[in-house]
Amino acid sequence: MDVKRFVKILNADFYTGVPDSQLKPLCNYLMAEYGIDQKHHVIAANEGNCTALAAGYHLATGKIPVVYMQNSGEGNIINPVASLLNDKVYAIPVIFVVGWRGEPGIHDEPQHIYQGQVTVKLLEDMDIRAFVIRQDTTMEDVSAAMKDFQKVLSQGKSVAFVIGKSGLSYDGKVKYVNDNTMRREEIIKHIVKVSGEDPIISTTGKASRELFEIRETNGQSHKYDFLTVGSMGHSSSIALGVAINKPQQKIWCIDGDGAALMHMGSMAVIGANAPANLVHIVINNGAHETVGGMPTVASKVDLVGVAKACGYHSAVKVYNFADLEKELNAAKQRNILSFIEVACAIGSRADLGRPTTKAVDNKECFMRYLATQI
Ligand SMILES: Cc1ncc(C[n+]2csc(CCOP(=O)(O)OP(=O)(O)O)c2C)c(N)n1
Repeated sequence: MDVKRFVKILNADFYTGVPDSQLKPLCNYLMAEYGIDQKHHVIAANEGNCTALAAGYHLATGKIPVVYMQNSGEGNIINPVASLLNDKVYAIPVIFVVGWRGEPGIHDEPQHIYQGQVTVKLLEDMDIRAFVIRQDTTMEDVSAAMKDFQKVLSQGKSVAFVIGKSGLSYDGKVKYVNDNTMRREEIIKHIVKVSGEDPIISTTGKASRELFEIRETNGQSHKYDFLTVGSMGHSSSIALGVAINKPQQKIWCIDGDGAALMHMGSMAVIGANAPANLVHIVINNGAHETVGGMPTVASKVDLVGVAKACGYHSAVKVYNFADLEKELNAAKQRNILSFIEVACAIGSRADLGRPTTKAVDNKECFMRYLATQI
């Protein structure tokens, strides 16, 4: 259904969320209508973060907020839903809008399959009543569901609209740009060149897809790479776990700014442990490029300052390929925990593919390779 009709039915004046490709019509509509405006629309770091922010809005206004997210974010909302919103605690009503990746019967990537199977059940387990919007769902169906939901919301319980493939549409266009010149795929090519045979742990989204295709183009094995296809925000912690246990081996983490922000506490833990063999690279395009380009707050954050404050021994930001090459080589040579932020343009190849090998095969291949290192 047309997103403008959908938001009319929701009748809310505050939205907070983490963008999702399946919710692009809603995200683009909100960006066109409000941009980022703290009164009406805040893109937050993770979905739990959104839920708590929405709760604060309710406490201050008495009104009902909307939290939008991909179903991958359900794990991030469970704690604040169960121990903050739930009617056995504070009874704070929220309307969730959940993009349904991996819906049973619809082909999707491995990281979405199980999450897709349990999406509605998880909501029900959290005492959130759900209504599914599919391509053929009418405005009347949604209005009737909202009418039912009003009763539930008035009891201090939360509800969810689960959006299936093509469930929402938007006829407006929004373009996301920044002033940076380096493209992510080129940046990753440089990292691949300098890292040589060192293991790489790469983040969720197109960065991992690009890394996979670069290996294919180079005729190289995928054994060097652990692609964090799901579990957004956790690749740097995976890299920490590997680095601590392979102290003689240089380990590279390719992170995104959205992912780094999502679980930024990991930087404090990395800094405190300070593995000398870890290089943490954040490719910062100030955007959730993989799911459409909607902004993160990273263009307003001094990530190098954060890394330094967390205890990284070296932290720099680069804006061009000459400096990138220089810093990558320096990080390769020295033996201290290093952080490199790379200013990146928004965009990617239209014909970018997806990993063609199975996730479990990727893991086994990576583990066999790691086992040969000390
Ligand atoms: C918990 C969770 N929430 C949302 C998503 C959907 N998602 C996949 S990639 C992505 C954007 C990642 O942004 P960033 O790390 O900045 O990398 P970029 O796409 O810009 O390269 C999002 C929101 C997800 N996979 N997991």
